[in-house]
Amino acid sequence: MGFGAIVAAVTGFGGRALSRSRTDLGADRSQFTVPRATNSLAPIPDTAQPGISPYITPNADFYRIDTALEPPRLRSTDWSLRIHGMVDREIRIDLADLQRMPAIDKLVTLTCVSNEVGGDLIGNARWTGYRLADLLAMAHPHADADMVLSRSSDGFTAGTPLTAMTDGRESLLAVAMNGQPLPVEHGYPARLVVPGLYGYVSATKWVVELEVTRFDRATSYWVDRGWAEKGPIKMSSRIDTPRSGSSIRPGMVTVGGVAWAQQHGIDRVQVRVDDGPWNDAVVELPDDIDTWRLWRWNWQATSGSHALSVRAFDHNGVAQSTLTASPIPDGASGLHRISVTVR
Ligand SMILES: Nc1nc2c(c(=O)[nH]1)N[C@H]1C(S)=C(S)[C@@H](COP(=O)(O)O)O[C@H]1N2
Ligand SMILES: [Mo]
Repeated sequence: MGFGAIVAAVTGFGGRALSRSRTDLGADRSQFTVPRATNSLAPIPDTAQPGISPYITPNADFYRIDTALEPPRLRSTDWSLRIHGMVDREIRIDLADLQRMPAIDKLVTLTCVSNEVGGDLIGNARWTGYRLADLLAMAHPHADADMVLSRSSDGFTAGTPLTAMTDGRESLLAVAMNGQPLPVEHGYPARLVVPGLYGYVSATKWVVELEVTRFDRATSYWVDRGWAEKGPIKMSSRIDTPRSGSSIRPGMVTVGGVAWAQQHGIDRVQVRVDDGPWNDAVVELPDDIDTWRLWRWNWQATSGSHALSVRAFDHNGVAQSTLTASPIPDGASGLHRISVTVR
């Protein structure tokens, strides 16, 4: 079974009726203090364009992937994180402990491995949280450990390379999303955010445990179901406007969308009409290696049926793969191509 069936299941009527009878976290969430970040991000320019995804995805529009039929409901006072396994010192941290530690803001584009080329299982947010490197250092991981098996209160697990949590990329134990306490569906009160890795190997919501271990000793939820052990995000690009299958007028048309290459950064985006030459698009700021970039290109559209394709290049000059691959086992690849009718 793919991830699709699970996404559909959570939106069913049954799920909603059930959740209403459960713990109401409204009061708990409204009293939750979002920590003040010790860093300050550069102001985000307003690059809003009709039809193109906003740079920051509003919380209410952010995609969701859950194995549970309804999100776990954890009160912030009931939450704690246990770090154990191959460590010198097992520790347990609660929210009061976290509040004494420095928090940071970080922009990260989260992506699902089951996202098809051109799909919408991707979103960008400003996350506020605590560096996982600091938390893990407190437990002193053993030198021969290479994986962190994170576990949620609902039994989901993800296996993340230990280095991705301890190197300079600033992986987070996040407690806020776009300035708000995490929405319940996105992991309240705490979740993991690891730049550069698909969510199924890194982004554990309602996280309560980090077990330091080894890839040759432990496996995780989706890896047990046939997905790859390692899940670096593949560079990709998407056309948001015009919509595939739409009819548009001849003349100047803005073609635009998003492109991402987390941990490498998007350098260049190009658009092609039918089998014509590749044209350089304007790529918007910010140029952050861990977030998507918005792009647009002005097309003088001529009557007829046309195909539009997009491709991206990262800051190392590497081109997006043209090889068509389906999401399983380690993420889709290939170019996004849409059809439009001009008349
Ligand atoms: N507890 C828990 N955490 C989880 C999941 C899950 O099913 N349960 N799904 C993972 C997957 S596959 C992805 S892509 C991201 C999605 O995060 P979001 O729902 O906040 O967008 O969460 C990850 N964390
Ligand atoms: Mo995912």
